Amino acid sequence: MLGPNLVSGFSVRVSWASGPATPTAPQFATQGHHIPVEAAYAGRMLRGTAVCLGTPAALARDGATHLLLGGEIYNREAIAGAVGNAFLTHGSDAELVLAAWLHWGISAFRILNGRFAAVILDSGGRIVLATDHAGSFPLWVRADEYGVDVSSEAKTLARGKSLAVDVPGAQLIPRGAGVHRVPAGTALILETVQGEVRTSSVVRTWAPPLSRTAPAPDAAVAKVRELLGEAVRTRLRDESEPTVVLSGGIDSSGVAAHAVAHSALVHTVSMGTDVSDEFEAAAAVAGHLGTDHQEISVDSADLVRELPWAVWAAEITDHTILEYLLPLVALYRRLPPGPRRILTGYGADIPLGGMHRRTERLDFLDAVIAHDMATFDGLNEMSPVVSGVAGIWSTHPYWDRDVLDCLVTLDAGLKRRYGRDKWVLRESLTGMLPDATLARPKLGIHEGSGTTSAWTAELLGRGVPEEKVEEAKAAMARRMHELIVLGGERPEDVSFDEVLLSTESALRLERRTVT
Ligand code: IOT
Ligand code: MG
Repeated sequence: MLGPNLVSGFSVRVSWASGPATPTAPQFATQGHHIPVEAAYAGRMLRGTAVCLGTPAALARDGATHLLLGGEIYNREAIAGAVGNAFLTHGSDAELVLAAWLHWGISAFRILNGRFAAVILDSGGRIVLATDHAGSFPLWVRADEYGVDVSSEAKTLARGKSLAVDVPGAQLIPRGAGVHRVPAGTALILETVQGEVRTSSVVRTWAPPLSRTAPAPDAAVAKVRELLGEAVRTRLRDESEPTVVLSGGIDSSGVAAHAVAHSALVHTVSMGTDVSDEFEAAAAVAGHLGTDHQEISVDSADLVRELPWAVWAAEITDHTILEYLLPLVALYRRLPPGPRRILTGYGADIPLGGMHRRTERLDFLDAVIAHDMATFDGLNEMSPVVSGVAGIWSTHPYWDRDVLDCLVTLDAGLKRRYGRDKWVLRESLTGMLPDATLARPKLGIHEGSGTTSAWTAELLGRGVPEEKVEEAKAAMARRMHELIVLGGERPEDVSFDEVLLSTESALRLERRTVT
């Protein structure tokens, strides 16, 4: 296995005056080897750490312009072609993005299709911070009067002691000591005016489309097949042995089927617990596709106790999303160590309305899709840190920009058709998967792994009344976020049971006060 060759995380400070000394080495959740990054131009310093898988070129430079790239780009050939330099396809992604920047300026970020975050120190002394369309490589920023700290993980910035200033165009995180999040599909241009940092422009580089198209069903099916195939192909990079996390549902089976079409050897892995698993469905797909398949069983009591790791990775407080991510975190942590590139089926349900599989009216279905597309940003569910905690790179073909644009805009009548959910996707995989897989109803990962029910059982077992379960989960998630992300505690030092006990007693106290 060759493994990925990229920057999977970073934390850097761009400074223009000698301020307080940079604090101690950042504590990343992302595992990889650390390399120092450093650049200087016209009184500006960029200095920090990149977390690497392989031996990537983290920084690219052209004259006075320096660029730091985390993640990777998927439309490399198109960029190299448009820029008129075929050699770029042989170079690093950082060089490719720099060439795009020099060619198009800020609108380069409207053309690049990738899973990335970039920091540019340009020849005019400006600092550019850019995310991909989906914000799938998180970018956090904290500014003070001497400089700007930029990181792929909020926890590395959240205990900054200097006096933080506002960063217009980025979202301040509550109680985060001045840490802001750069929104999805956004490039911020920061300048210093008389020593003070200002956002000089906020450029939106992508927004979820609101319009819909009504192509002939056959044409839509062919388009989905082609685009998904291309998204999988470009995500394989040079990996000879990719891994697909496989539930046996249509989304991940589709990714596995396309991966098999492009690689000699595909590994698939499926996880389950004592409460529930989807092993049979996944094994059927693996058998059909001839993948090297593995099943991993986790005890559900252990699984819920890994919630602190999910919070450490995703840096969110949303307990529903944490229920989706926890089984994946637990799975990634149990894979044999070593370089690994994982493709997932994550995210397919958002543009296709898979989570709303019982919604029949097309206007309702389209409304929930529009709502989900308008509210994904900040949930961080696609963050590479989810697998980065195990030193693994993961990528999500359904949230490839071209696939996503296509799926979102399709007429809801192609998503729900003949009483079947995600019809267009299922149809596009005809001939590539067993019929039973094509027809298999959706089961969410939180259901298939028993995560939701196992967490609920822990709460009920401690006397939390049923109607308070959601509230208690939300309170537990907030508390863990406070300890781990804002407070800098290590996940192994935060006990699920202690957080559960304190949440339960707070709820009980609240009930007594009310009654
Ligand atoms: P689900 O679609 O079940 O799972 C997401 C991916 O995780 C799958 O495609 C597969 O690659 C992997 N996976 C799931 N279960 C297993 C398993 N047992 N073993 C190995 N791999 C597995 C939630 C959900 O239902 O996940 N995710 C939704 C969207 C969430 C809603 N978010 C939002 N509205 N912003 C999704 O679209 O994936
Ligand atoms: Mg799915």
